[in-house]
Amino acid sequence: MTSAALDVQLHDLQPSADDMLGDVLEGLSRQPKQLSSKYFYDARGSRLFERICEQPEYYLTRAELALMREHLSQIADALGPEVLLVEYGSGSGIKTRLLLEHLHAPVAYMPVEISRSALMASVERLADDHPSIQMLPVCADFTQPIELPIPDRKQRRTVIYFPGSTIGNFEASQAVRLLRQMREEMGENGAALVGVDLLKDPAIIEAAYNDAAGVTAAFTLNMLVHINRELGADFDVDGFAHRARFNPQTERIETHIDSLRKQDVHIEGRAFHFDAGESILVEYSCKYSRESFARLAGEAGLRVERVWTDPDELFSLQYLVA
Ligand code: AVI
Repeated sequence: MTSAALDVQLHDLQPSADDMLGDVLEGLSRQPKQLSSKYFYDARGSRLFERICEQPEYYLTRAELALMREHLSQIADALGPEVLLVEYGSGSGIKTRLLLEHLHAPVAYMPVEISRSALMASVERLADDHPSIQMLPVCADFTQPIELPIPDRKQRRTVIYFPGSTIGNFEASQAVRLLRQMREEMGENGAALVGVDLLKDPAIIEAAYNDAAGVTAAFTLNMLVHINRELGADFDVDGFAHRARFNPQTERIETHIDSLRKQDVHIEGRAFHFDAGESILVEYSCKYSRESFARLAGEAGLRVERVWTDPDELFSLQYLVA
């Protein structure tokens, strides 16, 4: 498929709505109930996430940007020339732009994003501003095993870019699986550049997921709005509440949607019962020390070659090689 607005080939592996239905029915049938955090992100969810990144308590985005601005030329030198930057998620955001602008030319860019509209919108914006960068968008769910159409592997070095601490949204075994997938996609000479949120005072972490303006709460509950619209479900959003707590044993934020009363929810002829106080686990946001992330990468056959951090060591960008 070719975008009408610009001559960019889209490689389309977008999953169908049936996948979401099966997944949601299965997650709500579990005990305890659980839904994937990927269902936060419809158009409204993506806008709410952008607002989260601007909240004073949500230090992650600011710290990652600060460290990138500080170390950009070192990062570009480490990646080297003739790079194909494969980004998991579509980043029209400032981090991606900064990186693309500083990498040694010629650069090709392959965003892998589940939402076709978000993908094409971001590629069009980037292509307008950077006509010399080859755009190779792929519409796919990067959390599933996919075959990326990586061209001329011999001439270009493949670097997987996974910013924003999204790796923290996967529990350890899934994170290792994803890092292994990166290792395969980047090949022997490639690399991965992964944004990782660092362990710190739990009060700072917990505040980031419970902003005073209530944007994170709205973002969390938007998952129910999304499911209602997409699958014809009848969640009464006011009957549920956001809860995010840091678990010191597992070193992660665990976000739940709590049912405020006894109620039933219907989806495609199936009824799901909630007791008062019963919850749906909707997200993990894992935090790592330098050591614990190096161990995780090691399990996937990757070695941490460099770590860049912001001055307060809140966040890190980890440069991984095979
Ligand atoms: C996308 N991801 C890294 C965010 C995080 O911090 O786990 C998602 C998020 N959830 C609540 N606030 C932000």
